[in-house]
Amino acid sequence: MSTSEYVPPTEPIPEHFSSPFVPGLIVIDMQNDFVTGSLAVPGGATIIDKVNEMIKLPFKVKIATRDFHPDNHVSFSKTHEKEPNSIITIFHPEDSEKLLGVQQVLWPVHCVASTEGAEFVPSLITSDFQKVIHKGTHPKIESYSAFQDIWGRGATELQEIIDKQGVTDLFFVGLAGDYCVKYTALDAADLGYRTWVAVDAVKSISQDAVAWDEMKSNGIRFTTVADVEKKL
Ligand code: VGL
Ligand code: ZN
Repeated sequence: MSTSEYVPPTEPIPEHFSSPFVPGLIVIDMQNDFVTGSLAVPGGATIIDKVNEMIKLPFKVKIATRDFHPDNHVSFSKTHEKEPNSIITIFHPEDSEKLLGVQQVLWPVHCVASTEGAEFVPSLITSDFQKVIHKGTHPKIESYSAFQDIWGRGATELQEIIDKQGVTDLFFVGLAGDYCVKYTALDAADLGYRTWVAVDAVKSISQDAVAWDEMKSNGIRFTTVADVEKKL
């Protein structure tokens, strides 16, 4: 992990696209546990104002996500009686024979459904969200992306909601840049949306550049809150 934070170069949002421009906002996991709680992301509190600035802009759709786990979730180190940050191989509960295992990072208990830690941070503007997507709700299935679980199954209603509104461009803000923001943005790009990450409204658990590089090499574009403000 580097000591100084790496922020990638951004590109201006073009004045005119050849296709229509219908922007949607996805606010990822701005929850107490990721800001001040058990899985606090370094600098998480410093992006709240930027995230709120984005929420105030006239996006066609505004959707938030919440990590929302049962207290015996497969991603918790406690569930396996191991230390946080250890890595184990897990299998799909219904299909362990046919599917290869995946590497699962084990986290401290976080964002347990109906606890304070799973609530949005108190200063977040939540009145504009058309929908809040909950993920990681099945005890044995991990989800980082708001579109689908880590097995590429269990699609959520997210794609249907944004397609109904004709969204062409998805803008991402929130936590954590190297997990839920990254995996949701990668799926968005894969599904064919022009995908933007507002780099000054995102913080990562680890500060290295790997998450940014991976997003960039998958066609994700980087922008800033001020640039989005100009465009919208
Ligand atoms: C997240 C780790 C575990 C995230 C969720 O929201 O990025 N990270 N669960
Ligand atoms: Zn989680």
